[in-house]
Amino acid sequence: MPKKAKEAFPKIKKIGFEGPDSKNPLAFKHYDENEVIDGKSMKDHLRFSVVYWHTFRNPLSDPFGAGTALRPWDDGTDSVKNAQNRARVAFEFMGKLGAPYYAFHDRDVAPEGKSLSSSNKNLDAVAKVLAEEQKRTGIKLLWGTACLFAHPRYMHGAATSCNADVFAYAAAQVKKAIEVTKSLGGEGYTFWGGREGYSTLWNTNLKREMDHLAAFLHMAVDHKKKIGFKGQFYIEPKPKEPTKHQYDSDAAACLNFLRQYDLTDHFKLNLETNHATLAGHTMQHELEVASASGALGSIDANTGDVMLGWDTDQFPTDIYLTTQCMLSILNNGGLTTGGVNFDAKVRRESFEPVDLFHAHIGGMDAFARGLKIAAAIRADGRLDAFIKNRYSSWDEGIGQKIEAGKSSFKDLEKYILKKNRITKNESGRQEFLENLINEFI
Ligand code: XLS
Ligand code: NI
Ligand code: NI
Repeated sequence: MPKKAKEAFPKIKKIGFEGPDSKNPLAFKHYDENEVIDGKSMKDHLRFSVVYWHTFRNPLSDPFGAGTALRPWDDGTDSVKNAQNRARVAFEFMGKLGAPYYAFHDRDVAPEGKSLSSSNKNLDAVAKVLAEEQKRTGIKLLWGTACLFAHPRYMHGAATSCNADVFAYAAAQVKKAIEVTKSLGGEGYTFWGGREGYSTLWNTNLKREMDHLAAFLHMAVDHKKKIGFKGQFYIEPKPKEPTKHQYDSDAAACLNFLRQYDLTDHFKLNLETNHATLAGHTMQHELEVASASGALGSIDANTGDVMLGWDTDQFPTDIYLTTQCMLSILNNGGLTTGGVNFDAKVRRESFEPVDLFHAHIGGMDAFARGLKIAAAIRADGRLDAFIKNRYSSWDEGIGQKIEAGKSSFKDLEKYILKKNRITKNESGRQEFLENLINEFI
């Protein structure tokens, strides 16, 4: 029988929906999982997911100081027993929060052993508890992944390491991580290129490293087929940090890489807000680029700080941001296998367990509002109609001919020489549209 753990959050009850007038910090003001928006419950639209690494493993240290996190359930050892107990605590947290999904790296949930086989054994021992807890609570695995960046062996990267043995080790680790993900019914598996990049080009054969990364991903696809894993594979773009440059730098670079190496059919993108901004883009840009290629898979919901130039992984609270995310997602037809995965951590100063609740409740409420606002903008129809009208010259006459591929430079020259006048150049109305969006916020 699964062991009944001592409650880690005894003073906190299941977080309920109390509506916008509630002053209770431990209640949802906007996220009502059963409320139906556009024919689907909020729960099914948003598919919220808690990340194991930040929420249960981040000690809240920074480069200038030690960890501050108070986690009374943790005995401070790297034992499997402690890891198993922590897993039960994680499910108590997620259950009380009402998050339907979670995500993890292999090394978040179980300690790295002295050899790969002992690491695998540790992982199996903790995965057993994860399976029991999933069954007990109904919480599901959004995606699994392997940590190919923390251990010193990966100092030069994993699939892009200059050392073939490291590539082999990484492959074996990913093989196991995919198998564990499959055994837990994971709906996806993510590849984030932790150190797949370079610190200096003076020591780097960029072409060879990219070829190796592609070979690695092809082997992963082959193994997925071999074991019958049906989950979605994702690539998570990030431009830098920890390396100076990562090969999967943004959505466009990932899509180009996937196309170049004939991998497009097997991967979608898992986009993260703070990675988008590190790349000099908005999240909305990344979502639209992915969506345009049919590759919008999942999102790592967080935010950076405009004053800080690194991946601060803060919880998203900005309603404009969540509105933009949800508008792109709804226009894309929603998330299917993906989810709104909070790849976010509380601040170093927010060291108490209750802060984990405040953070997630805030993020969930912000996304619930974003969803409602985005749905209202769509139902209103003015934004959509504006865009449609803006391109109306393509719906008839010469525009229609060009889009149908039935035109040439010669035709166009003839057309414009005859017409000699450009019609339909109208204002972009940016300010008008910004005001329109504000009507809904
Ligand atoms: C790091 C990434 C990482 C991935 C999973 O910046 O966001 O957390 O999501 O490996
Ligand atoms: Ni992430
Ligand atoms: Ni990140």
